[in-house]
Amino acid sequence: MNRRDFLKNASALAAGLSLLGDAGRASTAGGKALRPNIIYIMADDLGYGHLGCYGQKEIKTPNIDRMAAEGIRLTDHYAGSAVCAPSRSVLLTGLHTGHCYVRGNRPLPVEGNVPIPADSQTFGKVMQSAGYTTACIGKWGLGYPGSTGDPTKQGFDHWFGYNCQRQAHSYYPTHLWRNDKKVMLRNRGGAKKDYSHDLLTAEALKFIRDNSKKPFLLYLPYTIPHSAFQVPELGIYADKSGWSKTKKSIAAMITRMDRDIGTIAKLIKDLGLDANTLVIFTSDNGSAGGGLHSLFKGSGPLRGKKGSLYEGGIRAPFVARWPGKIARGAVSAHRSAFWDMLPTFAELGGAKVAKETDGISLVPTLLGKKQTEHEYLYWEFGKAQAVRMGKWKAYVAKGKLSLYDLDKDIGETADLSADQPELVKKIKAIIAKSHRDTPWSNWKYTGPIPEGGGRPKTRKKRTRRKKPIQ
Ligand SMILES: [Ca+2]
Repeated sequence: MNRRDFLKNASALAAGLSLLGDAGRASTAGGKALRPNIIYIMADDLGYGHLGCYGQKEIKTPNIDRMAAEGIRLTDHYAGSAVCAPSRSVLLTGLHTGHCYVRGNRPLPVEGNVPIPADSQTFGKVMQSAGYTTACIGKWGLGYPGSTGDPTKQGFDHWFGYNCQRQAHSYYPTHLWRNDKKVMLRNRGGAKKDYSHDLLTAEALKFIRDNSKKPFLLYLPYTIPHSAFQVPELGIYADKSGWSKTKKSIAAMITRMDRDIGTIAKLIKDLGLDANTLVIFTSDNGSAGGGLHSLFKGSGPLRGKKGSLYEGGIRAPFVARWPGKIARGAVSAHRSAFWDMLPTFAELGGAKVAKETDGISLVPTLLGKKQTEHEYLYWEFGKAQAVRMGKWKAYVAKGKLSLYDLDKDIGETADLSADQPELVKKIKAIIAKSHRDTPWSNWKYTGPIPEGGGRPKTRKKRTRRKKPIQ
């Protein structure tokens, strides 16, 4: 058997094992699951270049940088997609965008987003089945309130936050949701205002305190630093000379989120949970355009940004800390992606993965052990596809494939497809077999539309008077 066949068989074996829920179980202590608490924190639109530990010079992120120094930092981790909803769909279900249900953002005439189906396998359900208490606190985006995709029906014992992605475009919304109840906020005028991010952090701290006696999983999809760039205080950036208000606000938002991650870390320590809690920090897609990208070099050395399948749209920061289990200061180039998280959590919790997943547990990488590699990673978004295979990255737009050697050319500048006809053929075959149609493409909202609608009011288009022909 040559090396390629060996790797292929190894990955097929791993995929089979994940179906049985046993992937890499031997890598846990003595074959028994370690069952740590899991806190998975995800930023929104934070790019590969926005953190100090990934090369950022202007925005201060001391707490996340400390997490990396005390734990592991992955250099080649990828989000599920280049924008919010499909990336979350991938993360929750362990299926890449060729297989998962939701493959794009789509506005509805009511508050909320297209729901994932009732029988979806989510990491919330998987961990509930293993006896974990689960919470989602933050931005959901996978089903309007009461639908099959409501987080309370998708594996979360406790839910608090924005159901609707569009409403999360303001940090001062009229309301959030706690389970099936609307929580009205003080954002309709008056002196006091509720900054949603602070409420999410307070809820997260309370959940950790209330559940510290038995294993829990906290999924914390923060909305920082997605626009609008609103923040209660500019903090250490208030007096930065030469910085625009936008630049100060973006930096202050990210530093505020970093501060709160520090507060969570301190609580874990104070509760005596440090040795039994895995904390992960990542982002749902690459740096958004606008100020995030241009003012702070949000994609770092990568090409492209949010919305693109070039590296800048999908490669994500990933740091994880678990004292005594993850080696301090570890750095790994293991190629991994959001669809690996469901089998990873399952392995840690000793849970069965009953249905299909495209993921491979990355627990061995976290623990410094031998890791089964993906033969390839696959994305599709609109009319574009991408494949990562070893050092190679293929990017396809409107049927035209370009090929980059990421070892030598991380910025995807030199298309080498003409020199690699065999590889191109192989990648085209991977793309063809990785796509399965999804009913999502034909999904239509047919429910009631409440008076006034659930959508934020949009300004009426002004009709411009035509200039007279001169
Ligand atoms: Ca996003």
